[in-house]
Amino acid sequence: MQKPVLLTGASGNLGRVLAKGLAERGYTLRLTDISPFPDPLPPGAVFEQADLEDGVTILRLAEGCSTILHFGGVSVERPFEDIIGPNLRGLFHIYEAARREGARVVFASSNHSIGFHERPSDNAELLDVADAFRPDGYYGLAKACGELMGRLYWDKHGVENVNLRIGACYERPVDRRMLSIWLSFPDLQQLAKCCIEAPRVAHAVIWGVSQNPAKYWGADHRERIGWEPQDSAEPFRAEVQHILGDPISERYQGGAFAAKGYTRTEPSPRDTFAVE
Ligand code: 15L
Repeated sequence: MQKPVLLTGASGNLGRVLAKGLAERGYTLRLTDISPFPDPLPPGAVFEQADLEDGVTILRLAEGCSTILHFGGVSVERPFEDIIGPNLRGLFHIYEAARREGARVVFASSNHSIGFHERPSDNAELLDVADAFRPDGYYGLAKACGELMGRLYWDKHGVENVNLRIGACYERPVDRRMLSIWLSFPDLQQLAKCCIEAPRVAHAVIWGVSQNPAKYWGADHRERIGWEPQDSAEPFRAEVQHILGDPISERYQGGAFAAKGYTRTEPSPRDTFAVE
């Protein structure tokens, strides 16, 4: 019998999309979140309300699971003290559970781990996953730490992990930035399936983005999981290309997350050094 898959953050927007999509694809799901699950439970799924900071419960929930899809935690920019518990201590509990169970971790990282890279003027200077982290806030910082936690647990304990640097995953793009970073729901569902099914991933980092022609991001490790996104934001161009943010948001890949609380007044280091 197939081992169950544990999905954290199941009551969030992406968690709900994954719960539905993975249940349809025949997986036995254990769903968990700090908030109640708002939808009817998909067939074969169970739900338990839990706090990621409760390590004992996380260990129990992960028992016998093949994979932990970790989509829980704070999903937007917040003060440091609000982020550190769910997003760092919580992730530590996830990795400890994975180590004990010999499970694979699929971590919902984010473009905000690199959000202070400037947007490319064309598709020429695409960022690849070996480029430096440039978090654009405490949320992005925790995502970068989360990817490094995956690096540590692979190198030290052989816990396999896939880190999904998700762009913006919504029903449809809502502004010009999303023409480059949009991830469709069907592409997300297929991405999760590929992460579960791949025979071997080691420590992998993959851009969670659909097949959008207006790209920010290039090389990653998707060949390890055989994922080929199918959707594109381009059909929405006329609808959203005039929807822009303030100049700071428009300069950086992280958009409004980079602009939030920005206090720098002097010119950015791009003017003097290639990389600060
Ligand atoms: C994220 O990481 C957030 O979780 C999501 O709500 C979006 O705002 C997205 O990034 C984005 O960059 O647009």
